[in-house]
Amino acid sequence: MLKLADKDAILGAAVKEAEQLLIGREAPHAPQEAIKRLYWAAQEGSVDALLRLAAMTATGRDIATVLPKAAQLLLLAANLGSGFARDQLMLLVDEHHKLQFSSTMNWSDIRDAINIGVWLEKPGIMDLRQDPLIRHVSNVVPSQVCRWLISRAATGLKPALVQVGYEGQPKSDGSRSCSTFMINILNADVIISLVRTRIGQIVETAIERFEPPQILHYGVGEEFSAHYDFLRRKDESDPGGYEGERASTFLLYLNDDYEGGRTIFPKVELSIRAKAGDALWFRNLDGDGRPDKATLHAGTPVEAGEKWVLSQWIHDRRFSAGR
Ligand SMILES: O=C(O)CCC(=O)C(=O)O
Repeated sequence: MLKLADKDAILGAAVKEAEQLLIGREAPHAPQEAIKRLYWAAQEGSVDALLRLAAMTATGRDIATVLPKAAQLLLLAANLGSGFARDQLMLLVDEHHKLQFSSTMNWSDIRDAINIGVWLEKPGIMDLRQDPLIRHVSNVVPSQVCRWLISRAATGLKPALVQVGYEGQPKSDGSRSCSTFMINILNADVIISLVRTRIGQIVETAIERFEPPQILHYGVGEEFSAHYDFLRRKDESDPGGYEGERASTFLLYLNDDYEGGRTIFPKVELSIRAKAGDALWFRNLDGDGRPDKATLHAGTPVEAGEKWVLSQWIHDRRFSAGR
């Protein structure tokens, strides 16, 4: 019989291999193969495999379909002792249910307490400008979800980098003094995945067109100076590489207890300060699909407190880089 430590090592190796297949680094990009390995490891009792599967399951086209399936996987992980799974489950539960978690809980104990309603609430969408199209979206996510995203990002902030043009690695160019938490398939959790699914539903665009999102953090004096979100091609006739564009940007404000830190569009004289859980959604391209220079925008310096924003770039086609 396998010793516990040996079993843990085998399951750990299977999950690591699955992760490499998911991102296609040091291995081919083979998501279906990765999922098979994760299911095998999950059946053998791997909490990490269950957490990964739960986060992947929560990414989809329809929250009402994906949320219960992801929550069931979280429950299995929570019953195996995962505090991370339990915390996410508690966030999905209706506050009035005051659920006391016990390790023998089964799906029927928890199913009715899951509050799908907050995720399905109709957002309010209001056009602030037609040309370029800039919209304010209210009620994207509730405050407890904003707090979760902030707490996840706070553990892994890095100096912000900028992608200049289509090619090469993003670099620090001094225009962004804020820091970022880059979300990818390996650090996403169920809540993050549900937020992306929710944004996909609001903007009526498949998640396959989403770039990995980032959470931006600004301390006092930090800013994101005026820039465009569209990618600039060095040479229009360059036949190689990616030809798509960042068609739109969705900025989800995660807190509002700070001074300064407005989002401004200087060319159209728009200055925005939104509530936590609300968003700004704007198109980066003009009516002919060309980069629209009227979308120049900035995050002005924070004067007091800290500002947190989730930034989601949405492409005009399937986007697979940066998994
Ligand atoms: O933080 C802001 O208000 C602006 C962020 C931004 O410009 C971006 O993510 O492209």
